[in-house]
Amino acid sequence: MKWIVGEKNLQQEKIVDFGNKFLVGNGYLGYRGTMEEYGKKEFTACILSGIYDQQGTAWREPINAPNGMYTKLLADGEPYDLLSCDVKDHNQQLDMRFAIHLRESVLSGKNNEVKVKSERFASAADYHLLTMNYSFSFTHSAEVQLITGIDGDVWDINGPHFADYAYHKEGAALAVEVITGELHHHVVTAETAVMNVEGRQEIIEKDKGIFRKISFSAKAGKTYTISKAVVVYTSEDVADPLTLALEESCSAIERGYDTLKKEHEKIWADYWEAADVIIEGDEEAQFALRYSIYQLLSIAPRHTQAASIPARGLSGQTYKGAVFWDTEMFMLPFFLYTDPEVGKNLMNYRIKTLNGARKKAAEYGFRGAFYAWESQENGQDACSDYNVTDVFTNRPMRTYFRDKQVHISADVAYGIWQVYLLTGDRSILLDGGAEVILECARFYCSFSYYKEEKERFELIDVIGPDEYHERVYNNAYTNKMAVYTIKIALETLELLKEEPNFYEALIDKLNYQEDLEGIIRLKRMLYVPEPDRKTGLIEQFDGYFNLEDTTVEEVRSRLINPKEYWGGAYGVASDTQIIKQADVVLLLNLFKEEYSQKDKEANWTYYEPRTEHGSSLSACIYAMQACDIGDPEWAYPYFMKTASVDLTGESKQFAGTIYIGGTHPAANGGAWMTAVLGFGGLKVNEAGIITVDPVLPEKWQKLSFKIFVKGQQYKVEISKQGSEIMKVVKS
Ligand code: IFM
Repeated sequence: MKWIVGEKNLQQEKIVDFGNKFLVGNGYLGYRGTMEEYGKKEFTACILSGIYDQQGTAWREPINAPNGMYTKLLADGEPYDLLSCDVKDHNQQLDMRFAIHLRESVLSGKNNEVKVKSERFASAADYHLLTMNYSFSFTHSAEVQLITGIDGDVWDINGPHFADYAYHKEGAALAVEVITGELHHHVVTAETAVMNVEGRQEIIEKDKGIFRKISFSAKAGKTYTISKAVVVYTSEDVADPLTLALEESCSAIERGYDTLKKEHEKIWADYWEAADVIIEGDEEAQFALRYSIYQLLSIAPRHTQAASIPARGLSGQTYKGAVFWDTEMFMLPFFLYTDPEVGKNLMNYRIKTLNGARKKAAEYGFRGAFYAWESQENGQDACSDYNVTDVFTNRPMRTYFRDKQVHISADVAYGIWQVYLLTGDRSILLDGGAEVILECARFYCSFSYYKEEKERFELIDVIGPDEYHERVYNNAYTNKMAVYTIKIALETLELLKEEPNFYEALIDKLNYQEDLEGIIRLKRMLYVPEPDRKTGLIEQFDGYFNLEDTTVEEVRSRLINPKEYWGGAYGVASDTQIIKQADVVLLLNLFKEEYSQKDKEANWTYYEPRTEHGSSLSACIYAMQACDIGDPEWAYPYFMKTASVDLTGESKQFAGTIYIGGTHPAANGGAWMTAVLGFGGLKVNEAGIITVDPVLPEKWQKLSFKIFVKGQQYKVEISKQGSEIMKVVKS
């Protein structure tokens, strides 16, 4: 089975893409797949999870730590690196099995040739540690200088974020300590290095960095190796990040690269043991799915109890490093089934940020919790009212994602309830989850509008998952999810009654008694668009069917500029039935038991040709729904598109003038969901009963995976001959 992702030759035009594709990470940090000699121009970055900064009025974004892996070679005064030499050979690889980045280059200069080999990983055993082995050999003897250290001149989209720099040398370790401009966070990168040759060492402070220049006479053909231990801490982690970073980089280097690597590999073997999905009969699908899982495992927050995953993972500052509904609706299932603790962690983040959601609701004049569309560390909404820039005028365009995409609160409530259902553990509810669900339900009570002549409540002036149609009335997905939120709020209350003291205290604290009646009424009277009796179609929102009915190709042909935004006031799709991403089809997939096969098929067939898939969240939903309809061959191309999005780099790179590239963890989660819940047809009912109703693609001989349900791990094996669900007994 293939575990290596590889690219041969230097492909400078793909430098951004490969930075994403070859990312190594451990949830605390993500280190882009760039070369050791690269700097900010080549988009090198060590992205930190959950710590943000704002420069002036620019968008707040996550912080990139000073780059402790920086390493550059000179021989007889001449630089030997990818940017200056004739590149004879270059090979970049990622070993997904152990999350190790590998590089081999042969670089030719005026008088010499060098072979460089490196490997690096973001330790799974110690989340603050990045480590590397870098070796080289010259064809001719030369006076070599190896410059290695910490480059503090980092790449930022909306920076610079460091208002202050300090450089430290303590024993064998170097450190760059920076202070961020907005919240004065201290971020420290410390580095210690050890080499297999005694050289003259000089410490240089320059260009916002601190480096060691190691000079020695290199013998022709001899291999020299330097090992580096880089440790990152911030003042959000500990009171004194400097001391700890310095100490830990020294102790890591003392323990030795091989020991650190063994510990790291052991943990990755355990990750795969729980998370791998095996597809027999389709190498390409297997590889793409594994890669998707690799991406998810690399960014899973395990370093804290309450953290989430941004829409572009830890691959950069795109989308402001913010957390979207992507986490709950697209990534959470993977984690809940394969590593429930991470799943809980993701939802603890929403519990932690409840006050941010309350504030946002109040800002718009509502009660309850209205979660941020683009959530940062305290639940504040990073989404601006002008979130897209017009390509023609270069002016910010008024968009309504922040104020109208109200389904976000239902998505959050849904996620918390999923944790409860799949783990069977009430603690998520008792530890704040119940409060979130109740506050989200309260939000919909406060938001809904009573339509007198129809004697029903409606949700008006919203945006559904399809963002090309703004400010619509009664988006089917939103209304259905709001009703579901109310349903689970009532179920939560019933459950809590079994803990009377807790129940009373919570009702009192939230002053919820007065809302109960309203909630019960809303459950009964909130309008949810239903399938039309004749056609089976659900109208995406009021009036959708009256919009121009055309094709994606026709709408695309109306673009004047390829980067033009399709939605908003003047978007080419806005007045048509062309939608950005799965909307009604998503609703049908989530509530599959409630709709007939005939209606599901009618809607898939109607909406599929009208979907542009302008979001990477779309393809997996069409794939899963095709499986549910019983057509794996319809599903397959969508599955492959989802599973390979970060391998091919084929995704939208711009929304208006704004760069939106990076990795796509929602699509990665969607790939897993399609394999397991779609092709595998896995279902778990509220009582925890597991069933499979598989629809394997033609060439898949066998599909097997493991899942956790209510604390017990199971192995599921599905083949054309039959299926088996077995308890995993740990010896
Ligand atoms: O959350 C998504 C949204 O649904 C479509 N635009 C991109 C966002 C981040 O992935």
